[in-house]
Amino acid sequence: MLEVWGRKNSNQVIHVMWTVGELNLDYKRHNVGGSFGGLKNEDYKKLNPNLYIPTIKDGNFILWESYAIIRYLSKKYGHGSLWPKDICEAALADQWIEWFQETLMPKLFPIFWNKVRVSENDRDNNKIEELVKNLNSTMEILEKQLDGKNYIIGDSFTMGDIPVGAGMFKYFELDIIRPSFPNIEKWYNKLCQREAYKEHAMNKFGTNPNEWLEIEKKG
Ligand SMILES: N[C@@H](CCC(=O)N[C@@H](CS)C(=O)NCC(=O)O)C(=O)O
Repeated sequence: MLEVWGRKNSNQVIHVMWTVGELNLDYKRHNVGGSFGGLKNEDYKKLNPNLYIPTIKDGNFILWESYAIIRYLSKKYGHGSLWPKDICEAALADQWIEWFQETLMPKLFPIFWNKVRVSENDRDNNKIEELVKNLNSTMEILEKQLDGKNYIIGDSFTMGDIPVGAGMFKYFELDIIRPSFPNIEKWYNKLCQREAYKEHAMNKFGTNPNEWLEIEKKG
């Protein structure tokens, strides 16, 4: 059975768990990281020398780095579905995984951190407003990509939808001003109907560090 190490509310773990859910794999998740600890010990160091989550063990094979895990699981268990058979389609799906990591995440996550992981008294609301404004041009790229498509690269759901799609739950849950993005909203609504998305990606995260921690503790 596939083993996954990582707390439920870690963004990088969400990517992996959503992938596991889409592939219908049997798994055991070890609740480590954040307030659960369990990373800074020799046993975990043997699994992942970075002492980060997520890590997976598939048989005797150990892998860390969430995006590498998405690709590995998709190619091994979802060839022809999450991992498109066509080499160009697979490359495009991969492109959107990279795009999340390199382009969207650095713009979206500072907003999430400043709104949720910093207490109200310490928040810099002008800075948050600026960050939200700066996100819009990046969201426009996604809006354009989704024009006339069901999913990020076309008619079918692929691994390319996973990191960006997981980020959308944060985007739509955050208390921020959002312009209208009809194509993104249509796609996001479709993601919200997926069982694996509901189970692994729609994790409430609260509005401040205390609420965040309360939710994390529920596991
Ligand atoms: N590049 C790594 C980053 C992993 C990472 O930053 N993980 C964070 C959680 S999202 C972590 O392990 N933090 C320590 C902790 O949760 O205790 C990946 O994508 O897997």
